[in-house]
Amino acid sequence: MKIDAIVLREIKMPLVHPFRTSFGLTTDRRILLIELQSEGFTAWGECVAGEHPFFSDEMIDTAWFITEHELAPRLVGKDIAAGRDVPSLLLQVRGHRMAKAALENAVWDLEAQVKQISLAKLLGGTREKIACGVSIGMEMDIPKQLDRVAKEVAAGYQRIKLKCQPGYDSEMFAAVRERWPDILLSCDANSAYKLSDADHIASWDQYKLLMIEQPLWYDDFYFHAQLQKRIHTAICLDECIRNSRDAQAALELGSGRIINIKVGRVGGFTEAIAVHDVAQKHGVPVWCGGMLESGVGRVQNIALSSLPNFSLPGDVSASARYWTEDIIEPEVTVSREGEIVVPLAAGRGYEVRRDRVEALTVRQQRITA
Ligand code: OSB
Ligand code: MG
Repeated sequence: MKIDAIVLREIKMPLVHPFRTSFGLTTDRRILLIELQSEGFTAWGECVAGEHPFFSDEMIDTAWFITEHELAPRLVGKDIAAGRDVPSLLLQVRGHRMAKAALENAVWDLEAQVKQISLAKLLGGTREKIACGVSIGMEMDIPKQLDRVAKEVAAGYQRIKLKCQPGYDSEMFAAVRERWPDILLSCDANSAYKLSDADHIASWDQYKLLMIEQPLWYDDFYFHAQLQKRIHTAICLDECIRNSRDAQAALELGSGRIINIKVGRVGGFTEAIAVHDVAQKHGVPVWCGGMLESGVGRVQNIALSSLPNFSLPGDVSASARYWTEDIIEPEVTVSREGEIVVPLAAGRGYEVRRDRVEALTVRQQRITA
């Protein structure tokens, strides 16, 4: 698979509903898309870096810079046999995992097309359908929050995740739990608490949460292990898991009992599969996280979620929850049972709408050998 050209594109897409987390509010996404051109095939990748370096130290502009000047030049003109071969080509560059993932995942998309198998099968997927949950931003108002939850429960989603932060937590959890005593419920603090909040966090055991996602520092697993000893509810790790060694260290330390895998956060499908495998070896379930992706990243998350140890509902949900009109055809839809069907067709199983991508593009750069 000779890489003839790599096209970087920034698209701007307004969210249907603003999304508030403990690190900030997102109303418009700026998304870096990667288009690979190879011997008549076109493959796609999405960089999940945000508009600001708040979730992680990457952001769209650093990802664009590093892709243009360091990463893409290491791939263009090369003959690459498989997606799995990409990490070693990019190894000299440290960090920048979201930028690397967008390129590597585009090569996997290409490989699936060339080999005429589904991306899910190529990754080692075994599931025909994936279980879907939703992540709901903070409304900073309990009646409004309950309305948002009601809508998603009615749509059939199998798990509701509530974003929280100090001052917007217990009272909100209590209100949701009182109205829905039996739903699968979790929360995500995006690192908003400290170990000195351990007693407060332990008091959430009464809300019977499936998990508490990344309560402490984004780069920590030592203090998460201290916290996990003091609470009954499982801690789920997100931000701090950068690779499969982190997953092993965290699980051996007891920093959590569940892992959220985001393919961008760990640097691409190869490492995401390695994290999946480490967790499986430790008897720890994983689920697929989301980063408010456009259709390109979303369909790649669906393929990844078909691996066997993705045994909890993920944050991969319908296109219409994010966009008035997505950039893929068909859009991602979720059944009344809260499931997405994993496509069986060769390649990614969804078309990328070039008309839509072009209409949303605000800058573009083509890199050739
Ligand atoms: O921590 O999981 C997170 C979105 C942006 C950054 C971080 C996170 C999230 C989400 C949204 O929770 C998941 C989604 O619906 O894509
Ligand atoms: Mg999270």
